[in-house]
Amino acid sequence: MRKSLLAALPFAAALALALPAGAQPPVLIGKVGLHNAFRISLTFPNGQLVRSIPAGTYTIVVHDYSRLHNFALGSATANVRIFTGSVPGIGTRTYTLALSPGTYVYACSAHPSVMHGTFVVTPPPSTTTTTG
Ligand SMILES: [Cu+2]
Repeated sequence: MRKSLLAALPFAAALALALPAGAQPPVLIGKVGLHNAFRISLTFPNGQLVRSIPAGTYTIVVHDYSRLHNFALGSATANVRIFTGSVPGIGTRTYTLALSPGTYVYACSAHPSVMHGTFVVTPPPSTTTTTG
């Protein structure tokens, strides 16, 4: 029974357990469809567009402002969808993800040809293990 309970843990929660105690992952902000505009973006909290980030765990806060659009994220390198928001849905959702090196694509599922962006996850700056 204990094993099946563990298997039922939400994916994001399982990833969060891998973080060192007390560590807060960096936050990225996804926005789509403010005032129903055909616009989608992924930025740092300071508003700068995300183009390249080191591998690691991130908290992505997605603000979906429009019932016409959604925010979906996938890895072009691994050819997998990571999450997909609801097109008719609106609101804020938070995803905590471990991003490995590769090229990632975010887009609106309803209008991917005009609403999309990409960013690159680079290898971690150092693989040195710190002790103490
Ligand atoms: Cu759209």
